Amino acid sequence: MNNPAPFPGAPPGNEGRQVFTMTEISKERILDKVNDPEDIRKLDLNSLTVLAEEIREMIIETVSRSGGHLASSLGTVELTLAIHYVFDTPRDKLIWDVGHQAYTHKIITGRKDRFHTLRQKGGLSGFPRKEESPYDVFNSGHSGTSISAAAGLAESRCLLNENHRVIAVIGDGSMTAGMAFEGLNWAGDRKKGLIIILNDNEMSISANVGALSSYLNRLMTGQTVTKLKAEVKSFLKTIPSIGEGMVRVTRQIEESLKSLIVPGALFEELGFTYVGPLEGHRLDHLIKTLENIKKLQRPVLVHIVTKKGKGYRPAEAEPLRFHGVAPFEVNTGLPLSAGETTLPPSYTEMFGRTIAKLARENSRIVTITAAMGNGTGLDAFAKEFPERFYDVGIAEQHGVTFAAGLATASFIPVVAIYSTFMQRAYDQVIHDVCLQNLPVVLAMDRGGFVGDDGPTHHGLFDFSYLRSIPNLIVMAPKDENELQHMLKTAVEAGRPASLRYPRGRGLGVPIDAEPQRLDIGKGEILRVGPDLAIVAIGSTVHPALTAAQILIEGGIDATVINARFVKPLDRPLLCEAASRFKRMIVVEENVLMGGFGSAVLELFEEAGIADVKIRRLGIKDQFMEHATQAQLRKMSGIDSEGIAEAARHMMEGNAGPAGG
Ligand SMILES: Cc1ncc(C[n+]2csc(CCOP(=O)(O)OP(=O)(O)O)c2C)c(N)n1
Repeated sequence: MNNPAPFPGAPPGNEGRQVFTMTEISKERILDKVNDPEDIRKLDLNSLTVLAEEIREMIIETVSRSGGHLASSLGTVELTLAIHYVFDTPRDKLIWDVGHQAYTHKIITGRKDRFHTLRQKGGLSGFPRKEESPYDVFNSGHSGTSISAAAGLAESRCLLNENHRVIAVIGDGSMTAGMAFEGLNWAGDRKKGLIIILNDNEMSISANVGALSSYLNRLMTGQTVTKLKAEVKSFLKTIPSIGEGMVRVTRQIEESLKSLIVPGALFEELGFTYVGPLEGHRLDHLIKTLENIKKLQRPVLVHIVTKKGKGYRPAEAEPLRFHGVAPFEVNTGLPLSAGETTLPPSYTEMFGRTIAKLARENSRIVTITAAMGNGTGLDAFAKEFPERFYDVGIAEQHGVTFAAGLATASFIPVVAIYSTFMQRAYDQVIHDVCLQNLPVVLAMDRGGFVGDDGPTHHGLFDFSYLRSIPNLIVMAPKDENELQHMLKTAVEAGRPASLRYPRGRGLGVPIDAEPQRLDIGKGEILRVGPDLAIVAIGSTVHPALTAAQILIEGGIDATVINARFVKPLDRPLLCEAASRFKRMIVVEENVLMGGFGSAVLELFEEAGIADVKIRRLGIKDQFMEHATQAQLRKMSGIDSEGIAEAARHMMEGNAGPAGG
């Protein structure tokens, strides 16, 4: 059969594909016929356009039930179709930066039927996962990794004498990450064939910030300038005798102002061929351009312009809320949980409220976020104190050292970064903050399990990676009221201090009118019982108290201690508890290795306390998948039932191994 061209002006390379037309497939959804990219490559432009809308519907409907990264994924529907249409995936390697925009990719790479399980226990991950599909080439979740990973694949292709293509898709927000610049700097110089698609929607989670963002913006508006220039040139040429001379002069000026006039000069200077900016929702433009650049054997940067939330009015209107959205009602876009005004404040809200309160009394307090003003609860602070609030972009390393700089000049910077993203700034915390003993506060939201975002986002390592650093105070509040006291303690400590608190709502405890300074290194006894001591910290304190209630029914009467500080530990309290009860359970929502329980063991070793039976509860040496926070805590044995179970075992004389 002689296949017709898929659509007028179809890109070359389409010959020999079987083509379905709209009439052949009008009786059912096109999406029903699409299982993998091979099916996409058989479609004509009209069908692809219809498919894009069907995919949008599926994404909106699914995310309205599961929650997830809606706005970003709606913005990349056409781009994803075009990439899989043009490139020979999975032979050609496609890497998604962050990976939160890859829902279309999941749907058309064999996972359509499981898409309804998105972000649920045992279901599809919200991010690319090699374990899930051969089309997912590189796992992601944190920003800025795609260019380096793609550069690695491009090098490997040369070493192995292979000839596939490598494509990285990165957003303009993620392009502000230091790692992205490091990758560009390297890949441009290596001159290996590599395609970077810069998906520019002018948004990070909030509006994008920084000089690069302004530059990209100028590139977009620069299109008009280029057009204008062309018009002026042809007008000058029409003037006899002086016309040609003027054009020459214009050309000279152009040369000297190259960086202003050549679109994408920044990327060109870094060794990339710049293409764009392109309208990122025009399938015909995208396909044609990708077909053209696919032949190039050098680094290319394709700049496309998309709209976050494209095709769903509420998300287009509120891209920030729909970046990572909880379940909502499709018709209105309103949250399903709306109206429940009696819920306790989230830890994030409590942090935001308290830091604003403290800042009213202390003008030296400044706050810093790495593109997470909303997520960290600093939005209200930013409104009230715009000149004391800094969004540094997705630049955690810069954010921490920037804070250290401010702290050397007598400011008290409060750096609000999620636990998982603080991992990026580890050296900066050691080298720039703690080594100089500077009064920087690290406020780490999302400590512990985050739930449905999964292993790239769980904040399970911070106790371990922070407690080994000299000079640093490491604490975690048991509830939202204690959070405000810890924040005041940190701000007034006069040295580096960190506090980590969980994702989600507080416990609904009474809130003291004013934050109070705590004694640094002092825990508290919450309950006294003669049989054993349960020492908990942060989010595990409340479950430990509930466990004690459960145990009472079985005749076991436990003491419960809220340690408050991982560092400095309350040495007298813990040593006294060990000597008195001889049985101790230490529980934390952190990896066991090097965590709070390890700190307690080290303390007893140092203090020469050997006659105490200890069981540590926490996260074993493995990455934890996505599920709800409650499911994950249960699976790890750190919920109230798990703690009670461990206590029963201990009382029966069987302490068991560390872990849940
Ligand atoms: C290192 C790191 N810091 C912060 C985040 C949180 N985060 C997730 S997506 C995002 C914005 C990304 O913006 P962009 O790359 O432009 O993608 P868009 O959502 O606009 O499509 C941020 C800040 C992250 N994933 N990784």
